[in-house]
Amino acid sequence: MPFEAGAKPHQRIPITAYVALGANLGDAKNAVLMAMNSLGSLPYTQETARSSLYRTAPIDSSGPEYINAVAEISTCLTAPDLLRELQMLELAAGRERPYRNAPRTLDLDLLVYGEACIQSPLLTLPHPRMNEREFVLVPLAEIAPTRVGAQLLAAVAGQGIERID
Ligand code: PH2
Ligand code: MG
Ligand code: MG
Repeated sequence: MPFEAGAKPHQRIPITAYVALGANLGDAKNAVLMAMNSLGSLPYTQETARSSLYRTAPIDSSGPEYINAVAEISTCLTAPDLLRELQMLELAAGRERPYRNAPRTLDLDLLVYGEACIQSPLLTLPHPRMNEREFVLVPLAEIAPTRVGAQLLAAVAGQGIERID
């Protein structure tokens, strides 16, 4: 019974979700690559696509340039459980939150979880600022071109992004 509220993870239908990865402290490239590998090792989860890595200018944020990427996963975790797993990966990478948009060793943002539209104190889906950010839309367009129209891309062009592999 896949839609039963109390269904266990292996009884649910897998959901396609997109996760934005970013880092601009320490070995940012390594942190993003390791995190991509970790996503595929989460319980009841497979990594199904990963974008190239991108070097990007900080937006509304201080510190060095960022490394950004986007991964596509297929998961039987619920959105809140997936969010908790992402936060644990951030903590394991030494993430601290001294102030909003502070430089960080690893940031994992849940962009899209299937068709879910959620507005709760814990989680807003789709991610409320994803369409304002070239560092999200360009890597997302690379792995899911039908999800990112030319108009969306044009609206964020010029924020500063360079593919690095
Ligand atoms: N993340 C932010 C704020 N600004 N800028 C870039 N280039 N990349 C990011 O990942 C990023 C940012 C908040 O999470
Ligand atoms: Mg973020
Ligand atoms: Mg975040």
